Amino acid sequence: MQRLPPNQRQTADFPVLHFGKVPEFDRKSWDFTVGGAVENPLKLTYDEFLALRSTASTGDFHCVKGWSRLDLKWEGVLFSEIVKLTNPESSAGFATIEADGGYTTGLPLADLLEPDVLFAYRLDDRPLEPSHGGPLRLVVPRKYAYKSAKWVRKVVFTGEQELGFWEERGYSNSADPWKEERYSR
Ligand SMILES: Nc1nc2c(c(=O)[nH]1)N[C@H]1C(S)=C(S)[C@@H](COP(=O)(O)O)O[C@H]1N2
Ligand SMILES: [Mo]
Repeated sequence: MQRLPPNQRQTADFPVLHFGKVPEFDRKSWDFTVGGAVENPLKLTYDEFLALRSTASTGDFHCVKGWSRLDLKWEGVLFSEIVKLTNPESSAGFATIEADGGYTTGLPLADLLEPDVLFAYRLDDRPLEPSHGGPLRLVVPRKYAYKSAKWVRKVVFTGEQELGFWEERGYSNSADPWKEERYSR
């Protein structure tokens, strides 16, 4: 089976790539909130988040700039688990993910409910390093990695797919590496 999407090359290392600087993590004040078009809004402390049912998933990671990292083992809480806990309204077809430092990205629920989409706090059997998004990042293996927001703090369910940080700057909002959707038209 072809593992590399078109015009991607495999890398053995794991580059660190983001806009701005790595945010401080303060375990006492950190929270994870879910709001917007949702029946049961949620606010969790870090310890409460860690107590949610955890899942491990091994997947690939494709940066829009052309590198792909294969077989990363992520561990955390499935997006579908958050959906179960909060019960989005039927009008909520999308969600915007908000991160510390102002980074955002938006996705259809259909993509977020794939069984390999999770909020990860461990990578390759170790706590997720701050540079790679620790304490918590979204992982969406089937999309270019700018959809995999690092330092996630908030989920907002929406009726439309909002443009995120890179999407506002010209990257594709659908971001399917297999269709090579790198830029918006
Ligand atoms: N908060 C935040 N998340 C982000 C980004 C960012 O700038 N800020 N960059 C994205 C991009 S373009 C990529 S390729 C991946 C890189 O993740 P890595 O540094 O763990 O390799 O993070 C994504 N998530
Ligand atoms: Mo990227």
